[in-house]
Amino acid sequence: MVTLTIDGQKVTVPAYYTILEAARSANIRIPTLCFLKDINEIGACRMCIVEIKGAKALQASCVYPVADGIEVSTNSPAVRDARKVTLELILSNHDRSCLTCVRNRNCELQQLADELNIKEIPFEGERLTLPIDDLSPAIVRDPNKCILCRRCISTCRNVQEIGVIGATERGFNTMVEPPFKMSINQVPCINCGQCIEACPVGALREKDDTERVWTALADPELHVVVQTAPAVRAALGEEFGMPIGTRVTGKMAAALRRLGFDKVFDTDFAADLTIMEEGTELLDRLKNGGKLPLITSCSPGWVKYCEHYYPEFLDNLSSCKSPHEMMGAVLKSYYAQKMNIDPSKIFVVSVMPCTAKKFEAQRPELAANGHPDVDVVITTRELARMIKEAGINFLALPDESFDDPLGISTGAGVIFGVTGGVMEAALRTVAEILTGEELENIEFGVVRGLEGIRTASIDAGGVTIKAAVANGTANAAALLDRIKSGQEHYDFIEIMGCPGGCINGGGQPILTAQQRWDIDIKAERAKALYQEDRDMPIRKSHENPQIKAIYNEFLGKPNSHTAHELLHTHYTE
Ligand code: HC1
Ligand code: SF4
Repeated sequence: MVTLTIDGQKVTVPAYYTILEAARSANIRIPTLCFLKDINEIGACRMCIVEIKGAKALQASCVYPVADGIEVSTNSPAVRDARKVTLELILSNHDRSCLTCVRNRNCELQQLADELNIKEIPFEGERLTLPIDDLSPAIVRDPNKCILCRRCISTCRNVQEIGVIGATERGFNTMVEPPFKMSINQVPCINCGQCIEACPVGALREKDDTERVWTALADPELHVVVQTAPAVRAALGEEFGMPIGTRVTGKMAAALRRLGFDKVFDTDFAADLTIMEEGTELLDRLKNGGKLPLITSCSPGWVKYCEHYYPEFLDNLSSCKSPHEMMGAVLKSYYAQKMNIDPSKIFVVSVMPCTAKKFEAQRPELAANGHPDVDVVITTRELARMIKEAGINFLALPDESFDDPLGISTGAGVIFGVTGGVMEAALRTVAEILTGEELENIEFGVVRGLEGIRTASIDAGGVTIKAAVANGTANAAALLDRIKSGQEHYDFIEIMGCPGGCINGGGQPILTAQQRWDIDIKAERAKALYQEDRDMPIRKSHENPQIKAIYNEFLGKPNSHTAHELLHTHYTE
């Protein structure tokens, strides 16, 4: 431990701390901009400078190590002046159209300008008007708003270990972009949106599809239905000021009804359906010597990653479509028949915590009978925007439930939204099928948690299932490399493209660097889903009465011919 003085206060901290960490431990706030804890600690923007007694220059506190006896001032006139000039320079060539920016009132640059009391910008910055890259179905990049903090670069390269964006050119011409001036749509980006979550300003954002939804809602010819992913309910409330991890399932259903959707469904129902199909596929591959490990395919970021970076594992992917795609296919077939509605008049909107789902929905292989399974995907953030635009007082809404005939889901379905959840949901069903007995304890603690890779052996009915769970593509790569080298063998693997799973997807509410440092966001949102699971009357997919009904009335049995036609697909390089 070392003891230093910060703003006249003695602070004792571990010797490996930076001054920024030491100040935080003493509740002294130093402003930051490029800093993202454990991801981007590069001292580039110089907003976090401090004065160290005896040092020649001001130092960036996010990279400067503590030392015994040093005296630090975080708020001297020299520090305040230097910070202001730095911020004024950044602002001078920033596109300052705050009022119409998607990040208005959720922008770290705007917040800093307010905190540092910037009232005018004395510099005539040379502002360029650069083209916006909006070719991707999921990610929009606006270089005019980029402040070169490199938080996106570090996230893509170090967290996801993908690295399709970097700094190009030098000096005033520096840009953050894919190589060779390519669009983000032309490089092997997996559309995970983790770079959007990292961006402090509006330089990276999702492709906004809300207008397409408004247009459909206004069309009297269309029967417009909506479904919500498991993880949306654990985060939507944050957009309305609720604490991180507040569950808003009932308010969300109520808000969707007030927006004018004809029916409000839950993707959790289709998650249950996925378990029936994928569980059967696993049992079949185990029994009949099929390709193992079976790897889940519900995360479209992961699927695209597999196609680009590990194509040798494509045959290992489950042939199941992801739950919201299954839901779309069921809505345009079973539901259409049952309700006597022309499938071409059914418009399916998916509300997802994920930007990659926008890409997934337009894949040609994800269609049945000539209709795309899902017509539009909007993110949690876009739904919040629509609710605000409609003037709905979200906080005052009553709790409402989902619509029938697909309105019942189980606790197994809801935990899909957190890493390990698909595995646990599958094990609840597969173990009961193998043993022919009811499980005493349905909570598989061994596959829970936020570590990058978790492994377990589960014995059921004389069969041992070797299971592994990986979240985030860097961990997926590490696990797949171990399998490739012959070091390890598994029967069943769950992979989610985003760290933590869908709860931390690239379409979820964007939190500041400070919030990300202060709160374990993934853990809080995960708790919400595990609590929802515990509160559900039915917690195993195969016990869902509406799942039983759809097999009785329409699909026959899991992996039947009809099920294959509607609910399964195949991915290629
Ligand atoms: Fe997910 Fe899934 S869990 S992929 O993470 O399998 O997006 O929440 O909807 O489809 O059910 C996302 C979440 C989601 C699908 C399900
Ligand atoms: Fe990288 Fe994901 Fe952003 Fe694409 S969406 S640039 S893969 S972080």
